[in-house]
Amino acid sequence: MKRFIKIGLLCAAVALLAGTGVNAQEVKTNLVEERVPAYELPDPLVFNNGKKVRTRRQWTRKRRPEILEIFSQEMYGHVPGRPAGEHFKTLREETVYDGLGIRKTVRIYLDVAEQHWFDVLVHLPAQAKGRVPMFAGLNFKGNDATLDETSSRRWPYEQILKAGFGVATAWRDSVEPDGKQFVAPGADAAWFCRDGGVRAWYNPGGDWGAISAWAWGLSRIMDYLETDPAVDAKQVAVIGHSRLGKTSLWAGANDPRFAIVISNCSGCCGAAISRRVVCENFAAIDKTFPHWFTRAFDKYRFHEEQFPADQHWLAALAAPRPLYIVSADQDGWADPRGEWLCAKSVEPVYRLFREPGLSGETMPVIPADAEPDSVWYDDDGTVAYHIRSGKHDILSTDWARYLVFASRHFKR
Ligand code: GTR
Repeated sequence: MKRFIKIGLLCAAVALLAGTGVNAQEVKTNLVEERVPAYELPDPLVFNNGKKVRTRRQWTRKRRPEILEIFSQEMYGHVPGRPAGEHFKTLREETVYDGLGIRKTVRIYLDVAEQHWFDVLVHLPAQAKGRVPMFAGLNFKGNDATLDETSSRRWPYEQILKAGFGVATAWRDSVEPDGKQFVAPGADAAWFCRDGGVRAWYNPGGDWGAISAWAWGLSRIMDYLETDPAVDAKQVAVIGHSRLGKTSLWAGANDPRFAIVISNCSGCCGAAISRRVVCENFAAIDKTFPHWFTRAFDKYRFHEEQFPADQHWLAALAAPRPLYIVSADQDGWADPRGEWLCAKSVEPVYRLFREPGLSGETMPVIPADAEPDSVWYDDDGTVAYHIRSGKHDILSTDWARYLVFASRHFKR
């Protein structure tokens, strides 16, 4: 018996010693505004060598690539380019919503041999005169599932089509499974993905996390949209909610073909300022979703202040293109104030391009007697922000503002 106790104690000691790394540290989250630590936001307009960025050219040629490299190296991992042999086939096409729209499924083959692919569900306004502007974004549950989510939330296709826009979506997991377990090349580990995802197929030794893989998928959708004669490929807004909102910011940063960047309730490692360390923080997100990130990110658990950037630098990579950041007031976990601050803090970069940022100096406030799902916005500028009453979601009231914003910027 004694021996067992000794062995037990020994095991506990070994576990304790082995667990002195970040994994063993207890992840605590601050849920209170009053306990946000004092912090200073790093200036996006200072080069890595400490010199000031003064011109657009300096930003575009040198500073922007520096920031892109910081996020590639330290947070999401590097995003590879277009795969050789990529090509497209339309599998199905039909008229829907009493003639309002055309729905088609397009298969994006990622190699000549057609071993790897994912499918995109495309809706286009049927009565359009000329090429149409588009939204492109990934979905959480599968392309067919978006057809059940079309009325008041997520994918209100009729509302989008009526406004004269098309929309293209693909299932996140058909590009890269959203699971902690990295799926090795050739492995048949996941029911939803024949042999892993794109991280296994391309660049398996690469440092990219799932967010980079999803952003890569969005660029492949863009590759397709450039070939569709019904689409105005110069007017494609990239959009995403939550983890896919982090992804849309990252896709917009990597791929300048996206003409508007929209992040809906993207929170930590999306639009929320990390140095506030409020609600979801680096330790919490990297513990629960390590597969979203490159492993270099692990060292910043509990050390947001040491990250060489903050999320307004990421958002500023959209400049000078229109940028729209959105929160929901009951989505505390995503830190609405941090998201608004991010939208506010990209202004110096937009100013370089003489593009207006937010007009308000303070965050829009939802009055106590506001209707459910109502939206309070500051969206006259090239940078826009709104907060919606209600939960962590993307609703048709959010889409209504996106449609107004995109119509104005695309001059539709
Ligand atoms: C949460 C996660 C968030 C957000 C969200 C989502 O669990 O903590 O960062 O991305 O998931 O994607 O729904």
